[in-house]
Amino acid sequence: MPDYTVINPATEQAVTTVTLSTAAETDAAIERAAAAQVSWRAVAPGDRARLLRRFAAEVDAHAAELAALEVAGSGHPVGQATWEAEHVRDVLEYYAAAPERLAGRQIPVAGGLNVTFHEPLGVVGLIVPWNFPMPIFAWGMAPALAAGNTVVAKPAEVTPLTARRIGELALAAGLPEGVLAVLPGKGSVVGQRLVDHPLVRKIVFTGSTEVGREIMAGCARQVKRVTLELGGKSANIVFADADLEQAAATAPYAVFDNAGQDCCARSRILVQRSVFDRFMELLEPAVMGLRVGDPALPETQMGPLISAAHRERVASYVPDGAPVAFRGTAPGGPGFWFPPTVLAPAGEHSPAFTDEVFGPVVTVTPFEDEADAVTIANDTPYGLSGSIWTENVGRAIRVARGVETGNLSVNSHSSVRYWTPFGGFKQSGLGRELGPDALDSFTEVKNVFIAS
Ligand code: TAP
Repeated sequence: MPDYTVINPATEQAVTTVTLSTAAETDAAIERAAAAQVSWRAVAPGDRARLLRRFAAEVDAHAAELAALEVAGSGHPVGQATWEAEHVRDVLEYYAAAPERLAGRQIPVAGGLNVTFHEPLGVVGLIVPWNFPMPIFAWGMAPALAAGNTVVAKPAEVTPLTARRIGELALAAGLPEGVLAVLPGKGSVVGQRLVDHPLVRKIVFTGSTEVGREIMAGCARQVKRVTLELGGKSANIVFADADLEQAAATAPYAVFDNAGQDCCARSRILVQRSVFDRFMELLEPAVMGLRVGDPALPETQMGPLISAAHRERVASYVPDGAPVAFRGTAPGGPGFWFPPTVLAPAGEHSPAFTDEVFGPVVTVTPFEDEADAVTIANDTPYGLSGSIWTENVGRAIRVARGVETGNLSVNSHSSVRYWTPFGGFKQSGLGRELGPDALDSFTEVKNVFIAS
């Protein structure tokens, strides 16, 4: 069995070695999950809810340990990593309320009645990317389990540590064996088996649009259910009437959080031309003040990139001669560091403006009026996230309706709330996660007529 050495992105030192699962082991885990699902779906709703709450409590009790694993294995700043572990707890608690509310309907018909049931799908395969190993794992896993499915999850090859530990915590909380399996391994091996194995009834995939297309094609062969959460190239639109101080102060967090390795990163800042220079004056100190460094320190706001290869890819978007307006700081020495970088004016055909960089690089572009802002914001195959800054409520609503994207915030840089729906338009994905309706995509509606 092959091993993978997890590298600390801040030090380039080995953290630990993880054994990668083979295709045969994946098949065995899927078969165990299918067997376990028969009894898991029969667990009384209240008991399933209680087990999920116990699972949440285990995660809560180990939040500091999970955060430390994410600091070492992914380079996330410890404050962020702690939030991520606590977010797993919160998502589990939220969906622990679902089993007891999974009610069908009773529909009057001639000669009897129809009743509907929300039946679990069976085994759900979860394929998770490396950028947010804990939250994205939880978003698929918690509602899938709540609905009575069992889950086989594949963390990204480079960031398996927290998911593996959360899998152990599930067992410690009393979830039966086979209900949640975490299989570190390669996408081309474990991920592919999850897509191909007929006992897996749904794939929840989060990752690049490129791989998402392959997953969708693979699922199509078996008409397998699929949710896709893919890439983004979101706009942060700042109108002249906005609170410019607030918009500029928060813009770095909207794009440089997690070192820009964020599907929701607002990596295109669009600023109304009449306030462009003023906005840039305000943005510069906000970017320069970003604390980039040792992720283990509580005051750190931005850590390193995930790997040397990824840093090289990000650096290719800032070639010699790129229009760098200003750059924040980053440590020298070991570690995959890259300073927060602001490009302005960026050509609208330049790769930094059109591609998902997935690193701390942002372009700032002027626009003329409302229609122009919406046109530029929509000029991308993606549609995941975005922000609108204006004091005019009518404009906020018009622009929010006009921008083709799944998740928007007005006068805020926030992205995700687990109790509201999340997902993309266009090539940013298919389906919605989170929110009160998430169980709809982890169940099938069964319709039964009862003659009377
Ligand atoms: P990908 O390279 O697409 O990998 C995502 C996951 O898919 C990994 O676990 C990967 O395994 C696996 N995989 C790769 N090839 C596969 C295959 N042929 N069959 C099955 N599984 C396969 O993405 P990434 O680089 O990890 O993540 C960055 C991307 O994810 C960005 O585009 C980002 O926007 C997107 N993302 C989207 C969201 C949402 S919510 N929309 C959230 C976070 C990230 P390996 O690790 O072994 O390659």
